[in-house]
Amino acid sequence: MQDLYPTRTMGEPHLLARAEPVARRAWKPGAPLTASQIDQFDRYGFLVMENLFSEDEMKLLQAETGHLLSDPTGLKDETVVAEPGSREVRSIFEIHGQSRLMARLAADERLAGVASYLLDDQVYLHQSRLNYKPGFQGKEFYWHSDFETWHAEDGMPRMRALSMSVLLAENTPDNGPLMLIPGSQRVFVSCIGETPDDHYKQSLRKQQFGVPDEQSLAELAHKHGIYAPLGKPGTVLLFDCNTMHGSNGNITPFPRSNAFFVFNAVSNRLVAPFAASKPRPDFIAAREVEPIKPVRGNLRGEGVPA
Ligand code: 6CS
Ligand code: FE
Repeated sequence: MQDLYPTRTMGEPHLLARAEPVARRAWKPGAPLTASQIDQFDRYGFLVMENLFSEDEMKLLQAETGHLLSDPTGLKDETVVAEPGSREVRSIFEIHGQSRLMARLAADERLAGVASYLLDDQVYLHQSRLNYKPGFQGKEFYWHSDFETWHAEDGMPRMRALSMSVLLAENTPDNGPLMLIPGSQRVFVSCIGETPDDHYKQSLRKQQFGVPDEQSLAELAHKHGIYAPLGKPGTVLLFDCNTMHGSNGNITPFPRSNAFFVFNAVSNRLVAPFAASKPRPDFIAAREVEPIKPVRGNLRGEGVPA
């Protein structure tokens, strides 16, 4: 398959133009977003949707998140990733396969239904994770494009995926909120440096390969600025697979936890990695494609087909 986004194969970084649309469907009556929301996503590469879930639904999700953190015994070992240099839990991966409630959340029409509309295809979960960004110990996520990693290490062919971060705790200016570069989704920053074997064992704690060079980052930040959406629990931050983003460490006592779901278009299923010796494990990059049938209703129930 032709590699439209070569990365980690050249001696110096390159800025390549995106070869495909961001929002793949225009607004029409019955769309799950307004025309302005679709335009915002297309133009800036992200969209903030406030109050998508009720306080009562958030209490349910926060209780489940606390339970998963306090009693990880029922979780698959490899899915629990610690912060660099500590035993504090940084993330729990494949939460949709280890928690019924998280699977229900991912399938909700407010998430999967919106993703399917914007990607103009049925969607499946490429990856899910609970990010805890614990107080005092939560370390940074350096600048990166998720797609660069998913293309190089997972074999994701095209930019036809998006992420949704459901805020489980208040994102304030102080506790390491996600920072994004608006408009960066239209430029592919190819990275230098060959992917080490089993890179994920290191990168999920602190990523050092597939990291954009400072000159490219500076150019994007000077041109487009940096934006850190804030919000209370129940806010959902939706962003394109190629929008440049990162977050600072959290030295406040207040955790910055979120539930993170990556929806990939069924037509964009993974092939062989474009720049790695072997694919990453399924708990990070699903190779079984199970199209999601979005459901409607309060998260306390199973929901009905949307
Ligand atoms: O490597 C990955 O798939 C994960 N790493 C980061 C920093 N963001 C995307 C994804 O969760
Ligand atoms: Fe990321």
